[in-house]
Parts: sequence; C-alpha cells; structure tokens
Amino acid sequence: MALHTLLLAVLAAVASSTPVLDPRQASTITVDLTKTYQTMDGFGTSETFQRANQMHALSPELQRSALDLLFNRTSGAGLSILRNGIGSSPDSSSDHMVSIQPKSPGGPTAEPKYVWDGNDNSQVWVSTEAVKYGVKNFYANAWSAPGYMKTNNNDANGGTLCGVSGSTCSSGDWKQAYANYLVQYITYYKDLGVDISHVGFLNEPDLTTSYASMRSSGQQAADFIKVLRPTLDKSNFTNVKITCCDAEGWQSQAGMMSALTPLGDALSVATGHSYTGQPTSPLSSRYPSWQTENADLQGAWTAAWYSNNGAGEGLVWANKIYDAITKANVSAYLYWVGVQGGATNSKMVRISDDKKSLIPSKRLWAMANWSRFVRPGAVRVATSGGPSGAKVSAFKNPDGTVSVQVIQGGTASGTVGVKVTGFEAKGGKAWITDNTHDVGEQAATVGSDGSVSATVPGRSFVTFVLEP
Ligand SMILES: *[C@@H]1O[C@H](CO)[C@@H](O)[C@H](O)[C@H]1NC(C)=O
Ligand SMILES: *[C@@H]1O[C@H](CO)[C@@H](O)[C@H](O)[C@H]1NC(C)=O
Ligand SMILES: *[C@@H]1O[C@H](CO)[C@@H](O)[C@H](O)[C@H]1NC(C)=O
Ligand SMILES: *[C@H]1O[C@H](CO)[C@@H](O)[C@H](O)[C@H]1NC(C)=O
Repeated sequence: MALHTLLLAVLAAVASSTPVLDPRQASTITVDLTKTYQTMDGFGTSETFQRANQMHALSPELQRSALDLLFNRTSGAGLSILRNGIGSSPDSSSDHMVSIQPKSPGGPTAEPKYVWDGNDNSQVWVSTEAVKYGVKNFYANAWSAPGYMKTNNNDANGGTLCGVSGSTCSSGDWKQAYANYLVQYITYYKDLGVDISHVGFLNEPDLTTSYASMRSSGQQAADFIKVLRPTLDKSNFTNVKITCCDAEGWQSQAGMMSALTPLGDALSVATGHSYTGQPTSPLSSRYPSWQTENADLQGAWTAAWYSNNGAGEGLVWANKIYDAITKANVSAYLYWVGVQGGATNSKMVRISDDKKSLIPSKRLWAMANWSRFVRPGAVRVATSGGPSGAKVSAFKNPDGTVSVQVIQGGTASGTVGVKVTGFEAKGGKAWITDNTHDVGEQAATVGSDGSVSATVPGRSFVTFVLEP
C-alpha cells in the first residue's frame, strides 16, 4: 500500500504533463471484452393512461422539447423503448384507455366490431415521433382484456380471462378472440408506420385494483400464450415478441416463471415491475428479462441529483438501474412515466402547473447516462478495479465503442483511468451527471497505452466512451 502510493507519487511527479493526480484516489478500471453477460435491448418509459394526451396538449415548441428530452440522443435521454397501453375500457372517461372493441360483438366467435380512432389517446403521435428519433422497440401492453371477455364482466377489479385454466364463463372461451384483438391492435399501428416489436397481455396480474386489471397465474398466462403465438405467426407477425407478465414485483414475477419456461420460444421476454420487490436476482436463465415499470409513485416532486438519498433523487435511480442490470441480469429498464403534470415523482419530466414549461428531473439524466451510451444490442462485459465505493459496469456497443459507467455514491473524488484489454482507444470522452451537470461532456485524456482518464467527483455518475 505504502509502496504503491509512493510509486504513484513518483510517477505523478515525473510525468509532469499528466493531469494532477491525488495518489490516494487515482485508480484504474480494466475492461475484459472476452467475458460477456446479457445483451441490452435498451431503456424506456411510457405515456399510457392518457399521459400522451398531456404531452400532445402542449404548445408545438414544448411538444418538441418533451420529445427531445425523452428520445433525442444528443440533447435528451435517447430512450430506445416506448411502452404503450392497449386499451380495455368501454370509454375514455378519467384517464381510461379505451378499447378498440368497447362493446361485445355478441360472443367469442361472433364477427368482431373493432373501432379505431387512429389516435389511441395520442399514443400514435408519440410513437410516430419516436420512430423519427430512431426508436425501434415499441412494447404494446394490455392491462386487461375488455370486461366482456372476463369472469367479472369488467375490465377493472381483477377477474380472469374466460377460457384459461380454472376460468369458465357462460359466454364461452375468449382466448382466441383476445389474441385476435391484440393482433388487430398491432395491425392498426403497422398501418400507420409503427412496428410493434413486443406485445404483453397482462399488467400486474397479482393485483386487483379499481383501474384496468386482470388476474393471472403463470399457468393461466401460459394457456393464453399457446394461443397468441400461433395467432401472431399466422398474421405474419413472426417478429413480434411475446412478453410476460409485468407482475407488480420482481419476486412475484419470479414465482410465475416455472409455469412459463415450458413454453420455450413461444415466450420471448420475462417482464417484471419493482413496486413490491426490487430486481436483485435473475428471473430466468433462459429468457432475457426487462424491468418494465418502476417509479417513486407518491413522493413529493424533486428534480435533485443528490440531497439525502431520497426516493426520487437521480443518484438513487442511477444505482437502481445499475443493480437491475448487474444483479438481476435485465436487458432493459423502464421508468413508469416520461412526461406528465402533477406534484409527484411518478414521472421523469414534469409539465409545470401553468403548462408553459417542462421541468426535467435528474431521474431523467440518470436514465440518460445509461440510455445514451448503452445502445440496443450492447453486450455487457466484465470489469475489475475502480475507485473505492464506486459501482462500475461496461458494455460493448454495436458501433464498436466501449462505454463504462462509474457511479460514485460516496464523497471520494479522483482521477480514473479506463483500460480495455486488447483495445487501444483512438479517442475517448467522458460525460458527467451530478448536482450541477446534466450529462455534460468533461475533459478526458487518451493515454499512449490507449487508456482514457477523467475525473470522477464524489456523488456523481461519469460515463466513459472509448472509441476504437
Ligand atoms: C436532437 O437535438 C439536436 C440538438 O438540439 C438537434 O440538432 C437534432 O435535430 C435533434 N434530433 C432529432 C432526431 O430531432
Ligand atoms: C407475409 O410475409 C411474407 C414475406 O414478407 C409475404 O410474402 C406475405 O405476402 C405476407 N402475408 C401476409 C398475409 O401478409
Ligand atoms: C442472463 O440473461 C441471458 C438472456 O438475456 C441468459 O442467457 C443468461 O443465462 C442469464 N444469466 C443468468 C445468470 O441468469
Ligand atoms: C449523467 O447524469 C449527470 C447528473 O445529472 C448529468 O449531469 C449528465 O449530464 C448525465 N449524462 C448524460 C450523458 O446524460
């Protein structure tokens, strides 16, 4: 330790042209591209339950700012996944998502009576705009089937889909009709130029609540997936991936997996939320997994990066995302809402009460630090070393860049060098997010050995990008 310290001090004194190092805190991160983990699909959010209408009601200038904050890769978070809500309600009152077949056609085998307004509570607008920013992952997710397809004849208050195990209805078996209904929704979007990439048919099936909700066990979900997969394939939607089941908590979703795994390739992605349990271990060793909903739902609005580790602070969210990726093996992380009005932290960007401005929180910039630099298709790779107390992760992006995230939750500050084994960086950048910066570019030095160095201050998130 003493010798190491002395050596660094000597080196610092000799190499007078290098940045001033505090020898006690300088450190090196080594990235090993040969040890790989999961492939990333991206980062995202949602404007369901008529939140998209709130965005669309803004002035044209603020609409653009809102879209840039969510999807722009240079001035915003560069989100790469949009989760849309497939409606199940008979009407659009309150914040309901109206169904594309609000009234029963008469029975499960009757000719469908679909109704499509081409707007879908402004989700079509957000989606078509997102396409222009390069978003390719559109996750269409139903909270429930329409009421007439369910045991309780209501799209809210739980109930199950008629026809799955243990769920019989006098009106018959609605599994095929529900599958057709989801395919019809995907078709409407396709006709407007938005390719739905993922479809989910449940949301929090472990929760009965006064808004759209449908119960399901793992077995009941498997019963339906066996109908949905061939229905999608027959309509040429062979590339649309089925997700399941968006349980309210991660462990609750884990409990559904044993009934789903026998589905093999009929299921593509295991999805879970974090409300009743955080992602701390993998859901499945077979399926990629997505953390599809989390937020500080009720906390009073804060835009802070770090104050006292409060539930809405940016640094807290940077850490949550890190844990989900490194401990729970997730391939995607979605915050609940992107842009919305109101005084809680349930969204990342707040529409001011007079609707004349947007207030981005540091939660958005925590997402940005991940989303801008860990692109869809990036493969997580191993790292060793790094500053004491910091959380470190690294990814190889499809464009050949290597991005390294250093989250320093403590107060220690120092220079950090990043070296990728077998890779000489020809260029490098560092981006900082802290109390005063929002993914701001900061000075980085490319060393003669192909390493990249920059300062990592206390309570900050610094992303290094090494260019081959
Ligand atoms: C993203 O923001 C930059 C900077 O404001 C702007 O030049 C660019 O056109 C935006 N990108 C898109 C796709 O709108
Ligand atoms: C399905 O896709 C194939 C190949 O893209 C195409 O030839 C065929 O016409 C499509 N069928 C339908 C029903 O859209
Ligand atoms: C992590 O997820 C991938 C799929 O994305 C899977 O192949 C791998 O086995 C998982 N690893 C663990 C430890 O569960
Ligand atoms: C990362 O987060 C910090 C802290 O808010 C912010 O200053 C920085 O701009 C973010 N970086 C990116 C690229 O989003």
